[in-house]
Amino acid sequence: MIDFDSFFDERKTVLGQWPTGQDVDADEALEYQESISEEKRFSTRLSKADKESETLLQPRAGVALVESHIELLKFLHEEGGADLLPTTIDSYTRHNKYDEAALGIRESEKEGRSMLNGFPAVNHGVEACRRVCESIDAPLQVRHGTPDARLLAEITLAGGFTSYEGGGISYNIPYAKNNPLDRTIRDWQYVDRLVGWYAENGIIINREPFGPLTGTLIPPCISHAVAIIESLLAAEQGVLDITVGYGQGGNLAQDVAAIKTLRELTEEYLQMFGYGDVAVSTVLHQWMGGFPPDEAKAYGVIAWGAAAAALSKTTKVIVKSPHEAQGVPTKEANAMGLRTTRQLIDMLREQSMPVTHQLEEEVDLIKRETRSIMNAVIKLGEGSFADGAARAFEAGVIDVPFAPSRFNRGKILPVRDGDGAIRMLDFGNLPLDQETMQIHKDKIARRAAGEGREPGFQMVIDDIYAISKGRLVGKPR
Ligand code: 8ZB
Repeated sequence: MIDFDSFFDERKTVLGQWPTGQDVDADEALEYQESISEEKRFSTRLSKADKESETLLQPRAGVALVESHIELLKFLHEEGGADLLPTTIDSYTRHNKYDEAALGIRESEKEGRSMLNGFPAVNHGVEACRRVCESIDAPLQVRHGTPDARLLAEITLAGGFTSYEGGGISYNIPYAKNNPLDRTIRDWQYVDRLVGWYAENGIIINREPFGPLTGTLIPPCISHAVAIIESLLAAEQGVLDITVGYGQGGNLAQDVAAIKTLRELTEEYLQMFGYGDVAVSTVLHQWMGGFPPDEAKAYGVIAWGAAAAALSKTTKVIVKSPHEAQGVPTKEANAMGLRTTRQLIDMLREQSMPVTHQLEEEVDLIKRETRSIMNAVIKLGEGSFADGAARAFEAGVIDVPFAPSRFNRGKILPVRDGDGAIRMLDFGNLPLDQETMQIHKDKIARRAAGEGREPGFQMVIDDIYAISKGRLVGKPR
C-alpha cells in the first residue's frame, strides 16, 4: 500500500495539474460524500441487485456542457429507464489536454451543440460535478479511458460520483501506444489509494476495471486475468467494492460461462491473498466490436447482448445504441438501445441458462486457462502484483489481441470456432498446457474443414468483420 506521506506529497502535484484541482479539499469532500443518500450510492445499488438477482442497465453518455449533460442523463434515466448513469469523459481530458478541452467547451457554447465526445469533468470542476450528481436521482459513475486519471479521480470523487472505471492495464494497453505499463499501474495505484482512503473513512466508492480491452475477439482468459490483477491491485490499496467486466463475444455458452467464472475466479484470488472482504459484482458489455450500420440489424446485436446479460445473471449490462456504427449516439438512439435491452432483461428474468455439457466445458476451459496465466503472473511478480503484471506483458504471458501499445506483445491470433466461440489460432507466449491448446486446435480445425479452407489470418480478418456484416462466424459466402 502506498504510504500516507508519499500519497499526500503526490496529491499536491496532482491537484496542481489544473486550476480546478485547488477546489478539492479532502475533508470537505468526505463530508460531501457522506451526505449522498444510499439509493444514489453505486455499491449499494449493485449489492441490492446481486441479492435480488436483478440485472441493472447502464448506458454510456457525455456531452461538453453541464446543462446539456444533465438534460441528457435525465432523459436516459426517465425515457430510457437506465438504472445506473454514466458520465463519459471526452478524449482531450483522457489525454490530460485540458487546454484543448477548454477550447472545446468554448466552441460548444458558440455552436450550441457538443463539440466534445464527452464531459470534460476536470475543466468543469468540483462544483459542476456536484450539480450533475445532484440533478440525477440515480447512482453515477465516471467512465473514460484515461491512462493518468489521478486528477480526474480527485475532482469527480470530490464532485459526488460514487463509482470510477479504469485501471493501470485496462486503460493503458487498449488506449495508448507509448505509455509504459509500470507508469500507468503506479498512477492507478494512486487512484485506488484515494478510493481506499475514502473507504477507511466509511465511504465506499465502487471501482470497475475496463473489461473489454480492445473489444476485438478477446479470449475470456485474457480479459479475466487482467480483471483479476487489477482487482488485486485495487484491493491492495484498500478498495472494498469492485465490478469486474467482460465484453460479449457472441457465443451464448461462452459468454454465460465467462460471467460466471469471472465472478468466481476474482473472488477466489481476492480470498487467496486475504481480500475476502471485497464485494465483487460483474458487468457484461454488449458487443464491443464493429456493428452493422443498418439500425434494425443493430437492434438484433443489442438484443443478443441483452439476452447474454439476462441469462448470465450479470449484475449490470453496458448498453449499445443503434447508432453504434456511426459513432456517438443521439440521446434518443441511446434510449432506444436501453429500451430494447429492458425488454429482453424483463422477458428473460425467470429463465436461466440450462446447464449443458457445452456450458460446463466452457466453464472448465476458462478456469483452467485463467489459472495458468494467473499462476505465471504471480510467480513472475515475486511478491508484487504490479511487477508481475509488467513482467507478464513483457514476456507475453498476458497478451491482448489488436492492442496499440508497444508494451504488449501482440502475438496472439484469436479466431472463432464453428460455434462462434472465441479460440486461439496462435497462443503467442501464453502459459497454457498442451491439452488445453489441443482443444483450441481441434475446434478450429473442425470449423476450417467445414468451410473447406485452412485456418489462417484471413479467417481472423473475416471474424473481425463478421458481426457488422450480419453473421457471427466469418464464413466466406
Ligand atoms: C470504449 C467505449 C466505446 C463506446 C461509446 C462509443 C462506443 C463514447 C460516448 C459514447 C455515448 C459518448 N461512446 N463516447 N456513447 N456518449 N459521449 O463508447 O459509441 O460504443
